Amino acid sequence: MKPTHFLAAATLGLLLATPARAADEHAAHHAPPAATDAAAPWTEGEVRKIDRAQAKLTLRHGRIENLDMDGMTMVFKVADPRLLEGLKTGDKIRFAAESRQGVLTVTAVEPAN
Ligand SMILES: [Cu+2]
Repeated sequence: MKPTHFLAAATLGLLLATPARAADEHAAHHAPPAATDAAAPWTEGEVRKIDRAQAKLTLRHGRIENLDMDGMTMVFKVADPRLLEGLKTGDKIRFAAESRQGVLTVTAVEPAN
């Protein structure tokens, strides 16, 4: 095999390997759930109800671009009960949410200023 052919084969192998490795890194990034997730866009919200036992959060939220959802009041699962620490009903927040196995899940919360 000529050196140029070897290089091409090595490059192709690298390209084919990349998607699987990226998926692994993504899984690692989400386990355990982080307090913040820089990849998810922020959405404005207001805390309407907190269910710490069920790790659920009722929010009145603005439009969620990544979920293609207009503003409403609804219940979310939270990725980690620690996200509920310090929250109380009526708090204005910014949050990130995504669909995990079809369950709309809050992955990050921070106070809105
Ligand atoms: Cu909604």
